Amino acid sequence: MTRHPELLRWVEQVRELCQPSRVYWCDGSEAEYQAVCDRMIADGTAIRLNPELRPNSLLVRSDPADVARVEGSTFVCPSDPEDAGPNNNWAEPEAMRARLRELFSGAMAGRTLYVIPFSMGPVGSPIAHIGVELTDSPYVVANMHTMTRVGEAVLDALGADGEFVPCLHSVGHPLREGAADAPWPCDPDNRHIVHFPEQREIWSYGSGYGGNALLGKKCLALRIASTIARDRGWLAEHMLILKLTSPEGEVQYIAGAFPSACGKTNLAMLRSPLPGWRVETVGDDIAWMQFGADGRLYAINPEAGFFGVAPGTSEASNPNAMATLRRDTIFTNVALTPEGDVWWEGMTDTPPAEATDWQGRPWTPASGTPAAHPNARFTAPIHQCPAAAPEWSDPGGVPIDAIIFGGRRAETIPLVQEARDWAHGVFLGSVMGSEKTAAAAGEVGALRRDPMAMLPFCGYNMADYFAHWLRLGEAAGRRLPGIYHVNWFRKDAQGRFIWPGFAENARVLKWIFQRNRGEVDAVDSPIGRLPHTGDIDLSGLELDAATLAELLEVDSTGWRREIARIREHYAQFGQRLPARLREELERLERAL
Ligand code: SAT
Ligand code: MN
Repeated sequence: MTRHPELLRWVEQVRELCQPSRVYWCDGSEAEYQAVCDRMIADGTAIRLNPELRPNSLLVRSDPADVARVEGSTFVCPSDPEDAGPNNNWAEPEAMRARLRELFSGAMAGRTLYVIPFSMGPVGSPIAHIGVELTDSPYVVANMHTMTRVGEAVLDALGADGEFVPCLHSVGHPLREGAADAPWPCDPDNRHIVHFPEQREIWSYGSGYGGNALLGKKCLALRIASTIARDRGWLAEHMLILKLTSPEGEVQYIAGAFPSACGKTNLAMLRSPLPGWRVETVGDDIAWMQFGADGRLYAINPEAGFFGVAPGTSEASNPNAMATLRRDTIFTNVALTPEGDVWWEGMTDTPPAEATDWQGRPWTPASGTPAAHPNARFTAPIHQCPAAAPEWSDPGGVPIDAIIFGGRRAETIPLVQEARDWAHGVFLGSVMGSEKTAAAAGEVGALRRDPMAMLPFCGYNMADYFAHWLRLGEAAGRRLPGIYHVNWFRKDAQGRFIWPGFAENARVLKWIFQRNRGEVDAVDSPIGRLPHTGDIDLSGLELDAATLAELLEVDSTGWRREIARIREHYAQFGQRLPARLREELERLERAL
């Protein structure tokens, strides 16, 4: 139990507002995990998978109206709308609080209010932060067990006056006396995912899915943490962290920002086709980074699990993920096989002859609809990943040698380019574009600017965020990581991917590693430094030099079109955009 009066007071206030039938304090134990799983099975929310095929694992089907993050219903509410910026939906904080009180009033009737004390990052790490999620969803409890560190140790670390981020969540589906529950209760018409950055509070109503409901992830570890990081001089980023070891045993750590569903998990777990080169996983989604006394940038993964996209994951594309999912996993919105195992598009070359689709309907390959939802997910613990780096939970973090930005771009953007310096790297991150994926509701494929992959996750004005990045690089005595931009997703005229991607991306990681060590030269170009084509190791790969040259060429026509779009993107920030970035854009235009 806690001795924290403020926490006790808040739980009591929420109990009065939401009217749950009982309050339960989570201890993070294995027995508790099993109890919430059993609860979900009894409620019809979850199905236990065949224990011989998939031990200790569940399949959960969400409401078809509640399948992804909802950016249109996500709000950031500082007192001044300028602080939210054009990148966030702002609402007047007092009006929003009144609306939330209305929505939450009686919202948990007939349900258990679970109190989940959790740590983002190893308990007690100087970079870690504590949150407490109050939720009426057993699904959230089970997922938080895997994704974060839950329990007594967190309350001990919090003590009587420690700092925590209050995270209130309700599925928004009160249970009236005698009424039957829905298998996936939610209130899709009234979803509100709301952040108060000045008070560091999160209120989420109406959705049970992913980042809308597991509030430690995007809400705390990115939207709220980005504002804490701005105030305290560190970085909270939408980045994977990987460890790259050369055949000589030299190690570098690389952080990489890619939008949701653009292959962060695959990159963080890849099995290198290059003899002697090894990738190990520190994290696949979020990095918290602080400069150490030695001037280096240290990163921790604040999470303890993967909430990864299932479709497309296979023994061929990501064998380490497949091994991670062999047991103790919660699958959401995948298909169920007659044997009681899971399946999704791309998992095997041959689909099962019959299955039950993500909505519980009979399915065959002739059905003409996907068996798994495109944003179907697995929740699995990092420690089960065969590629997990031993230091994945090191409280001090790992020193970052390189930062990679990358989007999904069919045209123009080369396979890899290196920033001339930190400010140029910030420029490259600030103009990142990517075609939209199923990770958020909306049109798939449309190109949007997603600076540093943080568009949906930066909790304050993005112009100020760029300024914060620039400032961090200006302080004296820092050993700044190199910054790179990559694009695995170039397509030919027939719409086929030109670069094989997946594990073959190790070839680009090798070049980055060698650049960091000064072992290879690069070519100066108007858009940044590019590899000599001979320096990208193509051994064992069927890709001719001409294709590689195409992937690395400076497409002036494409870039001129790109500049026009960047100018439009920058215009939304008005005078708040750092002058340095405008200068970088002008320099690029002149150079072309
Ligand atoms: O639903 S999540 O926000 O956790 C996944 C993602 O969009 O990256
Ligand atoms: Mn993500």
